[in-house]
Amino acid sequence: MVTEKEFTELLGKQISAATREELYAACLKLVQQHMAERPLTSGEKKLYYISAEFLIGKQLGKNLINLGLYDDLRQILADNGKNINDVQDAEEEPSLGNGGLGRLAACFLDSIATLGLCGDGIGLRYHFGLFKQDFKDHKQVEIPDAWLGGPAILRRTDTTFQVQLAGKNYNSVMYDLDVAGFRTGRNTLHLFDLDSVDESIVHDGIQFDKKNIEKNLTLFLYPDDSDKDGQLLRIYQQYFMVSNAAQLIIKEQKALGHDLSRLHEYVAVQINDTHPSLIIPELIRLLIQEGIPMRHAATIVTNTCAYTNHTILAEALEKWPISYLTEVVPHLMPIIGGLDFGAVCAFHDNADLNIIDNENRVHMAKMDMHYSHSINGVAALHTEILKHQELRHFHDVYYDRFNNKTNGISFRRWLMLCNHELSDFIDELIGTEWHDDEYKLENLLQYYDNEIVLNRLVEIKYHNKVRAAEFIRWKEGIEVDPESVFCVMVKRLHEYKRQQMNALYIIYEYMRIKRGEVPPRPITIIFGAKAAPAYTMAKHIIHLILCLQDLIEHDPQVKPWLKVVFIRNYNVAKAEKLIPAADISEQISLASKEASGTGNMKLMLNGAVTIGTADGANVEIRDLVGYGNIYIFGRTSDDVINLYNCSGYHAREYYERSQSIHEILDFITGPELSAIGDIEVLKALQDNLINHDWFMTLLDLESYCSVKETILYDYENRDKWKRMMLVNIAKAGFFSSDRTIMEYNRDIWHLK
Ligand code: 26V
Repeated sequence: MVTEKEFTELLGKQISAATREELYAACLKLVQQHMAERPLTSGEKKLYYISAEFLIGKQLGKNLINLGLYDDLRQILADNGKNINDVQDAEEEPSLGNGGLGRLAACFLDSIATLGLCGDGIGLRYHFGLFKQDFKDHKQVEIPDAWLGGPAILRRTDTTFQVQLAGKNYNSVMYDLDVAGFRTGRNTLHLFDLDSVDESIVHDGIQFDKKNIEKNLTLFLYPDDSDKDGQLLRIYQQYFMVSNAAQLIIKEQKALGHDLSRLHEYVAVQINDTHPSLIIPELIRLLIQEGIPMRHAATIVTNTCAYTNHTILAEALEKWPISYLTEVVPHLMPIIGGLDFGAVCAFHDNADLNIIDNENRVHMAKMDMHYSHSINGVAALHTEILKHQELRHFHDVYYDRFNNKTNGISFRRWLMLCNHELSDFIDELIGTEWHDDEYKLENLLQYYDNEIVLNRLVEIKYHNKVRAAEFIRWKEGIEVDPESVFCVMVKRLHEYKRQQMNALYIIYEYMRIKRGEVPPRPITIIFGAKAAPAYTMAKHIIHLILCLQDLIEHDPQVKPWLKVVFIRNYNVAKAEKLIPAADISEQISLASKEASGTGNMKLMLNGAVTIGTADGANVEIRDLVGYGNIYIFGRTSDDVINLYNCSGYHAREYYERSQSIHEILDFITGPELSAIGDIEVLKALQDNLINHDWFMTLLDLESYCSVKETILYDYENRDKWKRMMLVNIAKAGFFSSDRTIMEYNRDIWHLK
């Protein structure tokens, strides 16, 4: 609760006369005051969620909602001619993540606090985060994202630890961010840094001296690791993160007087992908220092740690050469060697289980699986693939450790905050019980045949499209028509996610329009994606899409029917604007490759209908909404796995056999696009699609184009479409991260 009088006092002037920045500063103070009144969550056992990424998004709106101040403040500002959205825009978005894994960690922190569970996050304070994306000559350019420049949302603490890197000691600094739960609780995200890090060493975009650890350690998330120095830097970062984590855990537990030989009774550690895996040997090392023998320490740590796998892509399962680890963390090597020896002795007949392979590389995921009591995947299909394909050797011996925890999203951010109009309307229809129990959204189904309700859903979607169109005009200088159908594909750029398939569809549609075959109504295809700086093919795909955007924009015959918009620097704030405006949710990954996806859940919750493959959590969406409310196409994960196993996919055959595919691929290097783009890049992309196509774009292209035609046709059947919207919203309750966290706690953490 906040009154106009209180807020004006904090502001120190008339609300109507204040600037956006002054209002933001006053809101920040208000949040800090209310946050301080919230007691820190406590409990008999504490969770430490360790993650290289926390893609937390702007904090103000979420904090106001969770502290119960949002509605009052929105009204107070509106009464004085101010819009709360403008005030939120004044905040710099923390650039602490890359994609799904980092955003998941952020939703989890929100749910852990909301459920009153005692659990903190631990990560790094990257000065420039991932990078800021710009486009020049239809290509991605990377620049530092100087997000720390705005008013400070992180609190510098007095906590410092000594961390040994390559035999030299460094003193860390811990920064804290408050995490308020919805209505209850307050937890903390701890982010570690070094004072000596020097932002001025960055030049020419995001280049810097990779060897100068003292100055570069926390400059960027995922610094380029295409060379040895880059890989060493990643190890430095990872060890710095977990050494601080381990020291914090031991310090807090000692302060509570807990017996470290029973650490697992007081502490749960969740290892988010393999980036924090060195926590295992580091914790063991510290327990040995406390006088606990190695074997006993390894058992304690196994009972404390749990590992989450987020991908089956081999290149993302980290393997570090022993020589690199020996350079950075020589003091951990005897322990890692001992852990490998333990695994080898236990399973001497199966070399797949060795932590250290015969090329002297340490497999981080394998260390995690031997020395954690829980191994989980992030969607039902993904966990099955882990159990029976990718990690089957581990499943054979540790079957009771494997479990599934289907991902979830925070409905506070992804509905209440980003889509007030829909959220308020749902409150009017079914009350506010769904704020605490998201399954209650199913009560919306009683309106399945209520024309007034259904029409209002369509009207709200239209308003969101108008707002998104204004945003796109402002940010990108591009006009989009809210009457057109919005197809939204927002996610990291990766070949397995197949943005390139969408690009090929655009060519297909372009050629049809040129032939006079126009779609039922204009189509707007919206992309948002960053490509890793060293990922050449991903950058080529961005180039193709930007060239197509340009081509269509300047073609008077096609422009009225088709529009392509690639949103620059896609981030959480932009997601909050685009997702409520989506009609169609594009989830077209190669079946078996997308572990879960979480954008699919956000789009569904906001009333978009999915076109997708039977991959990741799409499968669970399909099971919830039924085949009549989703458009599934393409080969199944079993088909794809078989094709990989028998090397049975040859893209060239598709190119040669199908006239339509042939024409589409030829267009990439044809006169229209070569007049706009870099022909060498376009050729390389085309060559890759015809001769390699590792992620089988051509396999599903025709089926995608044909199902896309169906979905666009069905969009015109407004009676059918608005019911599909309703069902998607009503069935989204399962995807609340509160549900996911309850399951983690019930099966893995056991916090009370
Ligand atoms: C990160 C990077 C960073 C840049 C260099 C290339 C690269 C490759 C892999 C990764 C790790 C990405 C892990 C990740 O974000 N996985 C996603 O996790 C989500 C949450 O569980 C899940 O929904 C997505 O399906 C999965 O791709």
